[in-house]
Amino acid sequence: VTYELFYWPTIQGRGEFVRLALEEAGAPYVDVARGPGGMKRMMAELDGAMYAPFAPPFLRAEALTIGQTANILLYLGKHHDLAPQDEQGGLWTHQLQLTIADLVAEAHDTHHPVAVSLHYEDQKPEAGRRAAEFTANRIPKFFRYFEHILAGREWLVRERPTYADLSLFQVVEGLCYAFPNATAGLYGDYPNLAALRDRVAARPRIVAYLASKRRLPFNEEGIFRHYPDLDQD
Ligand SMILES: N[C@@H](CCC(=O)N[C@@H](CS)C(=O)NCC(=O)O)C(=O)O
Repeated sequence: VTYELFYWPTIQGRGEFVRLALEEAGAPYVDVARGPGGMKRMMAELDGAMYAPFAPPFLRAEALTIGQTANILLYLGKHHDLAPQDEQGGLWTHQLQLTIADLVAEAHDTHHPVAVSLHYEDQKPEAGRRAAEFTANRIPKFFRYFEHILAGREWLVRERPTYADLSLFQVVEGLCYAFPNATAGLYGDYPNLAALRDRVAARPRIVAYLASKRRLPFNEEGIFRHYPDLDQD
């Protein structure tokens, strides 16, 4: 199977959680919207009648169309040994992914606290308040949670990585990019989480992916944006 991934072509965004899973699995895929005519195809799919997703990312796997990041990963986890096959293990991995999705949504809302349809520049005072709360309380609360889950373990779920580990790597990378001040204590304050980040970054296929052109750089159009005003000391 050559998968078709549909996602916005210029940002890592939520598509990156899917890309990391496909890369770690060594699964062939096409990043459709980054190719010729791809955006047009993606927009047509979003307007489709059957199984139309609300928003990218979505994945075409032969006859299947799958939307929602955590749902796509549930599928890939099952078919590429990126999650346990037993019910408890599969649900636990999915649960961790949904918790990561909550953190991602909160990170997004720091620069868009009022409306997705408005520019950041049109909601700066609200963004400042939201980001202050996020960096002071929410990042530490989520990081403490994952630090606790990782106590005495190399990986979140089992003796080898799952898609949840890849996603946790990505969210830590994103938060370190967006909020270098707020995350400066990562290695000292959350050693298990920092070690997991390093372990994922050292996976051979992930190393190759991160060095490739397929990995887009972080930028100020994605979810994790570096606005110094939102990352106070
Ligand atoms: N819960 C969905 C959220 C999808 C989502 O918000 N996608 C963004 C890009 S990362 C988008 O294109 N949103 C358009 C919109 O909400 O109108 C997921 O995890 O996949």
